Amino acid sequence: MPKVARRLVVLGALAAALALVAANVTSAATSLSLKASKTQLKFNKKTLRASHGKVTIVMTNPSSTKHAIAIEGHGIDKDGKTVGKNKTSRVSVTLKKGTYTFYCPVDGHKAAGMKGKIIVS
Ligand SMILES: [Cu+2]
Repeated sequence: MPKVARRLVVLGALAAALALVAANVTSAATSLSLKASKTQLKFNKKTLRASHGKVTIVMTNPSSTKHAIAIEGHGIDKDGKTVGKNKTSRVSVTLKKGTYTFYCPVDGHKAAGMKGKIIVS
């Protein structure tokens, strides 16, 4: 193969590899927003939906009660930081297809109703 042709083959392979990387990056990350209630032990949503891959839940807390966001299910159990008024708590996990639970890990809050489900497809 002439040198120029070989270079073109190498460039083509590189471009294909980069395109694959770019596709993975764009399809992988889902960011979901959630808000705690200002006055009750509740979130503003009961159900969240995401595509499988990396999922981040960002929870804002407008209440003077401290809250956090956590995800559990299928062997995963990860808690975000517990935060006070007007701060955000976030948690990032890699999820497969299935149904998971999001909740507030502060004592008693999940049992009081600070929970919902994430449907991952
Ligand atoms: Cu809470």
